Amino acid sequence: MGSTVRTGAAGRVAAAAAAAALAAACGAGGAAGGASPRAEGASGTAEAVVAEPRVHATGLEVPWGIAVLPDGSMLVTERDSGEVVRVAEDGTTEPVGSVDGVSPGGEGGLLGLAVDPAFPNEPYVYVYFTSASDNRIARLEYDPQEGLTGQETLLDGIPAAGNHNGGRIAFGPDGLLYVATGDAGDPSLSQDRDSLGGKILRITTAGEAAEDNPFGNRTYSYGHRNVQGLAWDTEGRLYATEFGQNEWDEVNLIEPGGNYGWPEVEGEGGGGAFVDPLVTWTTDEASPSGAAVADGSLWVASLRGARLWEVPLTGDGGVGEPTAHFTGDYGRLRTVVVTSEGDALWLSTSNRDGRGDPVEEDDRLFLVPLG
Ligand SMILES: [Ca+2]
Repeated sequence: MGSTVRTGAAGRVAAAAAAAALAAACGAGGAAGGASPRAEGASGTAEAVVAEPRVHATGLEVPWGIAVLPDGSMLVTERDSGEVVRVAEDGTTEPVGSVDGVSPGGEGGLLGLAVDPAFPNEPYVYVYFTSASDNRIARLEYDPQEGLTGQETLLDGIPAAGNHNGGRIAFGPDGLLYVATGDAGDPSLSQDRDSLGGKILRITTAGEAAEDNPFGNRTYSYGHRNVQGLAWDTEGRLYATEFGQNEWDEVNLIEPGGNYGWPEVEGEGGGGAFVDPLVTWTTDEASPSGAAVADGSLWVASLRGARLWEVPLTGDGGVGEPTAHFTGDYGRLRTVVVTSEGDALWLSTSNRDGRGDPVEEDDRLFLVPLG
């Protein structure tokens, strides 16, 4: 499996010693602008330099899916209002349309959003939302002047419930749409490869199963409890974040056809039949939602943990020791995406989702400059 955080205490001690030595060498304040000092991880990977987040947009209501358009503006879904908001490059916001049929409640509502990789030649955005009966994926046409029009359902029948709706959608490097779903409170769905619940799905832009999927249906990987983060590294490896029940949240390296264990195992301990996670956290230090890869690390926005986790990638599918940033500073963090320039992150709060403690400006969208 290569180096993972499961290398144990020796690796952690080494990492801490290296970090301390570097911090001492850098002196107080280290890098400019209040940035974290660069430290050497357990496996020789370097943590990125992370500057303090800058507020970019305010007054959003439970922002969930975020996608960057080619012009640098963003489209953001609001979970409970069912609206899609455009955030301009200067941080101003305007609604561009509503998604029909959104039935918010609990963790459900208007969730993930992805922009067609060929946009604007293919002028489409894709959304994942909870309806009155299920979770579904729809396609809409987006024009900056006309807003959103022509909603068309691509896939329905994804199990829905108050909790565990999954909801992230993202285009992979293969141009296919990956869909993170949840078990909708029925763990038996996760091991049923014919159910759309508790899966990572891989579908075409018509909503059909990708031709070379491992089981001849839409399932790409299974045995998941509630996946809300999908991100690929520069080599095309897919990482997914997953909420644990009471003990262990997970980051998994996703292989086609892989069984990630739920509900037989939570966290590690799968052995032969199940793929073990790359990283585990207790649910109070993570509850990981969105994920993004930038500057050699996987970044994970954490809700209950109220922090941005940085997981250094070793380049061979392994990981170094994770580092927590901004713990408790901004409240619940839902989504993280890479900017179009690739040298910074967009990071959103989720303090108005019923479980947070919002400040007046919430929910906020931050720019987080890297290295
Ligand atoms: Ca698992």
